[in-house]
Amino acid sequence: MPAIVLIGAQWGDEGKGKVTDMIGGGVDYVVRYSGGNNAGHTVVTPDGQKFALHLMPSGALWPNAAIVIGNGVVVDPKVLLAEIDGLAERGVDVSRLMISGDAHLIMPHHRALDRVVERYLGSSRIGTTGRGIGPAYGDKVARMGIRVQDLLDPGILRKKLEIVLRERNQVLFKVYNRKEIDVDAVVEEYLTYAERLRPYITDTRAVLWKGLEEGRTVLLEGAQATMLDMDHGTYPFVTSSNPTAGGACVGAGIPPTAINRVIGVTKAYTTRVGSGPFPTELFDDNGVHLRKVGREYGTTTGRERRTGWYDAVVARYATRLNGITDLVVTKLDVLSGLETVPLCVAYEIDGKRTDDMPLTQTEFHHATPIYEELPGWWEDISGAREFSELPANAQRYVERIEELAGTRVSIVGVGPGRDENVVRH
Ligand code: 2SA
Ligand code: GDP
Ligand code: MG
Repeated sequence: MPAIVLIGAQWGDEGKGKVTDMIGGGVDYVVRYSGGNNAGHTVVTPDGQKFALHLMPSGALWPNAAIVIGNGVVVDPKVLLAEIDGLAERGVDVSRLMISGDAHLIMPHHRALDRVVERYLGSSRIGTTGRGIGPAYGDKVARMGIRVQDLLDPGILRKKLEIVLRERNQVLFKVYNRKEIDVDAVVEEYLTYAERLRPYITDTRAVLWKGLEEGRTVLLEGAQATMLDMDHGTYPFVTSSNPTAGGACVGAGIPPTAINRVIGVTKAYTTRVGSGPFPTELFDDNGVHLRKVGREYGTTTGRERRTGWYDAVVARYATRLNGITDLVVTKLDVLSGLETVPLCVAYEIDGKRTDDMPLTQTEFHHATPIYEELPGWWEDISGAREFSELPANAQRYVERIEELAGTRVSIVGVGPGRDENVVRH
């Protein structure tokens, strides 16, 4: 029963979409298990077409795999339908989509609250994508959420909306001085989505169990990343779900024993979008260089990503936390042309060296990186397909990443295209 989990090992945008697409041709199901349309997964197909996927799993671009939106995802139906239509227009067969009836819906009051709370937080804001993700998960946990299956029962949909909107309109929106949201208008809008989504709604966990029992391969595609995990990331500067490997079982409804491989995707340097601590962040020309050469702008919001050197403390943490069996190091090509490449091997916190993630958020905020300077390389490496074709210093850099993480590097990305990789294992 092979299930593979693919997760981000840093703060997101490591190239998960590309790697999912790369292996999507060999799997039977590709499943999103957490997050929502805050995600932006970029795929460049061999014919040069670029796709930015937000809710649809990145395996959608292969014709073979069934594509599944699991119970752990929060679904904005308007965005999903636009994505379905956009993909269909570009010739993608979307009839293979299945959506869990237990996934929660992002409602207009979630989007409104996301924006208004960020404004209220001012300089302490999280830097969310503004897509309503946090408030939707908040309602789920508070047992006030509205699920995809509620679209199939107009009476329940209205009743649940009346309860939640009474509270929002009379309490929260009054506090935030925001205009009320009308139940009738939302019910009417969402029932139009219901008609279109109905054919896709199913018990996805039962579909996956059956697939696993028949020996089929399931790829669980993570969104966001380890350091944005609600429990294990840099709380409160995190997303409101569990993108880590453990979250895959919960968010897809499959048993932990089904998983036999965990692929961790990491960039050869680091980026972060939104607020929160980032020890290796660069504020100098090197940071600008990485942003420019790596084209580091949000796939969903277009925001500039913060940039910094590779952080092996984060990688080791992610490896142990997720049980990473294979690391994929993407964007090594972006590092070509540097005299030396600094790699953070530990932190110094209040005068003391630590090789592991510190206990408290305050310590992490105060962590300054201890760098090892590795010699750089000048060659354009985008044409390399064998490890031996990489310059010796680039090989050394990858091997050092491997040593420090404590797991093997199986694939090295040398360009955005599906085929632009060095595959080692
Ligand atoms: P949210 O909207 O509640 O999930 O925001 C909470 C934090 O999670 C971060 N986050 C992300 N970080 C990197 N990439 C994401 N997806 C987009 C992309 C981001 C974009 O692919 O580029 O376009 O801006 C993503 N989604 C959420 C977010 O920045 C907050 O720090
Ligand atoms: P995701 O959220 O993890 O799927 O990553 P994003 O799609 O948000 O951002 C990763 C970006 O890097 C995308 O523009 C990809 O096309 C690009 N990319 C992925 N792998 C490589 C690589 O090895 N080299 C280069 N130059 N770009 C890459
Ligand atoms: Mg992204």
